[in-house]
Amino acid sequence: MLMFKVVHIIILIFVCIVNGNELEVCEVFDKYAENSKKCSIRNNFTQKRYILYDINPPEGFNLRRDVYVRLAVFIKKLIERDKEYEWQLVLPPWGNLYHWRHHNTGLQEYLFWGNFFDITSLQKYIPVIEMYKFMEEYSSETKEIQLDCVYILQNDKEMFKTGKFEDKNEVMNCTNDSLQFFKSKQHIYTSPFWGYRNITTWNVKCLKFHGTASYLYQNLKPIQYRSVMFDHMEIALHDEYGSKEYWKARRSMRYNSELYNIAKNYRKTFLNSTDKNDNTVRPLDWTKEENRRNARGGPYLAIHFRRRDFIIGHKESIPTIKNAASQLREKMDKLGLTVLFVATDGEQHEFEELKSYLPQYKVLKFIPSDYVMNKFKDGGVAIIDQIICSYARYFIGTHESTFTYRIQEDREIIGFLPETTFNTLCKTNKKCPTTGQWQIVW
Ligand code: GFB
Repeated sequence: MLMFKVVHIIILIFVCIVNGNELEVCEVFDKYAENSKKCSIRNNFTQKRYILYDINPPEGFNLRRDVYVRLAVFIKKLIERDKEYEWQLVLPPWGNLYHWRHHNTGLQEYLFWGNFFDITSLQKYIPVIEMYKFMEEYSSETKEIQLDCVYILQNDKEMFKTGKFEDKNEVMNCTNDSLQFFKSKQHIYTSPFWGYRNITTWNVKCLKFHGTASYLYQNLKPIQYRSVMFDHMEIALHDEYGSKEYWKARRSMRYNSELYNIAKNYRKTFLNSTDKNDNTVRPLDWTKEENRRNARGGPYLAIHFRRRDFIIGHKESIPTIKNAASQLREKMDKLGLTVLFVATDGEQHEFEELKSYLPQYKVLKFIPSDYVMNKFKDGGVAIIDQIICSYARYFIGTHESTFTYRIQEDREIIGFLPETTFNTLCKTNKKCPTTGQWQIVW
């Protein structure tokens, strides 16, 4: 077997030297494709394979976090299934998100995951690398990065019309619409690629896709491709939403420790909340965290009060500010709490209005310092709000907001009773949406 491999490599080197170019493509048998395909000789010298991805531009921060979990579970299974290669997930830098509007923060682009998340924790679940590290490892001397294959995932419109959904993974001709964000010159495609001009590809394929993330296994073709990118990765579904594996991947998404510390100081200073008193002490290492339901939480009620686009897009469930105040008053009195923490994307005057209806309570929101704003920007401030909400004695969120879902997940991980977590504001005191409870599985 070893002899066969050595001979195989010698033949490959020979073919390519004859071709006079070490990066020349050469014919080999591809075990992942139906036919024999071409490959790059360099692929035979390294076992590292890179998976990159991007998401539909309008999608927000917290849906993007959910897409990461889909990929993480896929890659975990891939590593177990295919031990021949060193699979790595390249973390797509954050930037240009529709909701990140503050202009006083410096550029909100090319933000690495380490700004928001603890990379070591992520790496305890799957091998992830930041984009700059990928560039160091992968780029040529000219600093050019040529991706071996880019798949643009597309929904099958027919399935949505007929309502008959079945797995599909079909390469099809790309329309101008699907390539609208790409620029092409002599068959080399540039942009969007997270804004990096030195990233290109000559190989773009459009994929009519329906199925879970693992169904993309057949597209990896590791003998042919060293790097594969999936665009519109939000189209791929969870392999096992809500399972133990899902929760493991989710638990590995610990935040940057400085963000935890900022939230901790705020809780202590303004909310009289400490982990020791609140029974929320957690191990530093998420893999050591255990199933429990005895977290007490700080002596405050936290609300995620989503405004802006939700006031129009979700009018059937978003209350007026006055009505929200009345719901909060009722709940706080019942729980005997007098402090309200408000996480919101609303305007300052909306917060003031809410406060004006609740004069008998201490109503607070987190106001970032210039240092925090400049360093962590809108994404970091959003996470600080989420952390503070996740340590409250009682939480009320906004119906169908992924921002709220991530807080609920964090509270499940910390160990609160579900009835203190899965609550949302109602349109009115009487008209309430029913919400599902995605409880943690250990
Ligand atoms: O995270 P996200 O996708 O949640 O988008 P939804 C909301 C963004 O608005 C966050 C800001 O990433 C924050 O930047 N934001 C919202 C907040 N609430 C708060 C808050 O309490 N505190 C802070 N600091 N920031 C999605 C939209 O919103 O809903 C999609 O992103 C789409 O475009 C979908 O409209 C229906 O799930 O709430």
